[in-house]
Amino acid sequence: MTERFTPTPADKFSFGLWTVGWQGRDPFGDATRRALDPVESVQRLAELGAYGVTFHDDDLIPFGSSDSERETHVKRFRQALDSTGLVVPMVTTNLFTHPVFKDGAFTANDRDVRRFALRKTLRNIDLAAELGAKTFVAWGGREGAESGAAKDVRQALERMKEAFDLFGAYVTEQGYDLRFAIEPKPNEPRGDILLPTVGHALAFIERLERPELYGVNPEVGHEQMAGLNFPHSIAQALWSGKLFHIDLNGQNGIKYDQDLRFGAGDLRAAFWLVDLLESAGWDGSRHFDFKPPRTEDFNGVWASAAGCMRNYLILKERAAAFRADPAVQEALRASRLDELAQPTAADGLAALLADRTAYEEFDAEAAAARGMAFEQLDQLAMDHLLGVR
Ligand SMILES: [Mn+2]
Repeated sequence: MTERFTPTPADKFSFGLWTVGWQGRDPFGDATRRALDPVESVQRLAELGAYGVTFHDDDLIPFGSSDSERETHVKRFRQALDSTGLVVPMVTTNLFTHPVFKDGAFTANDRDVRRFALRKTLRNIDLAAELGAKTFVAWGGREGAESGAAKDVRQALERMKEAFDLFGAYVTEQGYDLRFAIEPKPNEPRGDILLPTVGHALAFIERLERPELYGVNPEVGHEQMAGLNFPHSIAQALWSGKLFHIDLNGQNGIKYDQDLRFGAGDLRAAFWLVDLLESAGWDGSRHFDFKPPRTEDFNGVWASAAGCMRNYLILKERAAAFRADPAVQEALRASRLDELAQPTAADGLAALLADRTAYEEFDAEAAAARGMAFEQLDQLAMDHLLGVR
């Protein structure tokens, strides 16, 4: 429609091969679309204005392929990248589809399954480095349990740490410029999954041998499935210097993982997310991890992919207009955001203790009576989001 919402590679939009390539298989129904050739996906995404493409090893090289088949798949893919200019900013490993991973991968009770998972991942780390990826995402979708005694969670976390420490040692030894991004999710496909939220993952990372190599890859829907405020989770990840990657999509509240296109679902959360990423000057890829609904044919698939980028750009424009509006700046002052940015006790502990106005003479009743003016501020945001200001 309007030129200004047409994406270009400078916008750094990227898509997983598994997103547009999702065939619509769900727990209750078979595939509604044919398999997409990764080469076709690369070409179509480039035409739509994307900058990058990401994949699980098995999206590109079917599980069980021989070495020569593997080489052929990688070669065709590389040629598609070279001819379109698309880059591979991130690679991830499929440790959940094959039945061997039914009890998990790095935390499977079976030791031989864990060793297989480590080897599958190490091999894929080599491919990630070969293709120039800088981020390696690890989503432990099957690292969990449905019943209490089935998983000793403290031991499982030890095994998880063991796996990540090995990968950190490996990339260090190999001299790869590759960092890991742990992707939290509270449930689905397991009844309960380990490292269920951004907060859990951030705490886990600090127990690792080389914490600087690990960050998080939060997904909009995953955090919302836990009832959490996604922009708040992202703000904490940014504050911690740990936002290594992000999965953008849409979700309507606490239910199954909907993976709607970005902007569908909780639109207000999407607005505040874009406002946050853009205000923070975050320079990572805007990566979409969504599933075009199984009602759609391929026209619908590409419309859905285009919609993700278009919605991001619209929200980016709306957020910028919000921040630039003098009425908003005045409302922010009325809500005393400038005061929040001031240290509370930079004068030191002794000065605080000596300050009678801070306690003895503090008028709590008068302070309690002050309005915060948040409603006026939020309505201005609403007006900008709805495009009426
Ligand atoms: Mn999801």
